[in-house]
Amino acid sequence: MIKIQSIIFIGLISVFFSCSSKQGEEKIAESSKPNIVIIYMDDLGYGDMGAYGATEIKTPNMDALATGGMKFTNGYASSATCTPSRYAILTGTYPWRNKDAKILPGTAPLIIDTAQMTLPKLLQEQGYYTGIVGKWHLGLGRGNVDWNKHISPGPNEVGFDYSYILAATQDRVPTVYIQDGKVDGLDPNDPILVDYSKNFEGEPTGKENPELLTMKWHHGHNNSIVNGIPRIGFMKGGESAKWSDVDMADHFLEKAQAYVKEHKEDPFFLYYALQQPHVPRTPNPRFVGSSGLGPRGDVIVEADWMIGEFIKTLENEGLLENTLIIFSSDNGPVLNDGYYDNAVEMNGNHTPAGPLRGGKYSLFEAGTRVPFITYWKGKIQPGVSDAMVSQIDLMNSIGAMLNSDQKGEDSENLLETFLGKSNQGREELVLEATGRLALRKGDYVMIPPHKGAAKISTVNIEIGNDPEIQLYDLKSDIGQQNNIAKDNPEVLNEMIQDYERIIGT
Ligand code: NG6
Ligand code: CA
Repeated sequence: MIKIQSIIFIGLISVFFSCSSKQGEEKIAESSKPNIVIIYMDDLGYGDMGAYGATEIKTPNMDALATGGMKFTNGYASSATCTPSRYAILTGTYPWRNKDAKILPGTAPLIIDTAQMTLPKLLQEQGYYTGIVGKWHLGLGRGNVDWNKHISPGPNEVGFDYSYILAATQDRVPTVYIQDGKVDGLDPNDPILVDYSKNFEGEPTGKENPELLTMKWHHGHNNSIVNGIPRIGFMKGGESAKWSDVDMADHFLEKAQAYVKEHKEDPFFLYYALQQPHVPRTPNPRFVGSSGLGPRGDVIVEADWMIGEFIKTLENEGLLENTLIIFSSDNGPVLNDGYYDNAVEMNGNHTPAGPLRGGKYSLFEAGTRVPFITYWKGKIQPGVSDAMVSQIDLMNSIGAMLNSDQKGEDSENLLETFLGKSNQGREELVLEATGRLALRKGDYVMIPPHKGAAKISTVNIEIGNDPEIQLYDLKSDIGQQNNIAKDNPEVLNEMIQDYERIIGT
């Protein structure tokens, strides 16, 4: 009896509060907005995790997201390299609409227009606190950045309230972390200089000083040496600010965990962009040997552990039931991407691309088809979806969830699909790899004739070039072994027309 009375009493009080103040109403609305986290891997292939068929490498924490959420088997990054894919996920726009959306040096200017709508801006408008921790690779400043001053525009000018980033890639200078436009740990008496065309006098390089190297370069990667690793680009100074490669994963994890704890009262968005398994692969000593596949496998195991710890933080903070997690990768896998790190020699029976053809840089499926998972404890029922979805679609889908009017130019609202309530995907998707395009429509992929070598020999990847037009039926030929263009003129013509309509030629 007492119990019932107190329930009625509490009920009356809450009705009173929610009706009596405008602020109270807003609070209730705000609190129903889920946190949103994108966990974004760098170069993780379709076959690199257990839930997508890997047997030689153990990824229990990534797999738990797949088995507890929606696992997409036809999920795509926009592109087969990093910068364009990151541009697309944050803007909902095909990267080939922006001529600058290609692999950028560490000194490149910001390629997202600060006037452009972005996913984090859309979320800011909806009352979210927004943050990025990890790899950026979308350019900074307006050219000729002075790394010793406030670096702008950057993530904070395109929608992130908080940013803790590495500027480009782990193999490119400057090898420092940047927090909200300021190099972390910089000693003003030891300024940083960065140049991508010429070295600074007297500074050692990978090319001239092999005796200083702890990791050897295979192709490219023979400029400045940091922590014994030769990089792309030249850098001088900034000693106290230089990152420790073997601690990078732990460092980003700590920042991501702190961010969650600090903003647990807000609805928050976190773009947690891990650096693994991109080169240079530098597992922390406690993960060395953990996979049996050499450093590439070890950093995947390391990343998996980080993800497990991160999810634990959400759980311990009581946030897991109120957080939509999206897990994916920016492009497909590569073994030798420029260093002698035994990735090829120790790969054994592992198949980083799973059943797909090609890899990073490729217009074949393995370039862009990647692990893609949506997870929301208690809200998304576990399942597997073969609907075609792209990272480009996250913007309009998340926008739809929040009743935002903001849209990305090429983004489709697939909210129901991402939440596992529908199996309706995109009808068509333009795929991009190093500036070349292809079209997927239904089960077919059409690759227009492209000039150039069929394979990049240094990385040993077939990139999809052929003087003949190619057509594949992925339903019967997921490995893209049979070009059926000649036998299917009707399908081919329809695809050529669609392709030209979309790309506007
Ligand atoms: C290439 C690098 C490669 C990697 C890639 C970017 C050479 C020879 N190769 O130019 O190692 O850094 O750029 O990768 O320099 S991505 O995942 O960020 O797109
Ligand atoms: Ca990448």
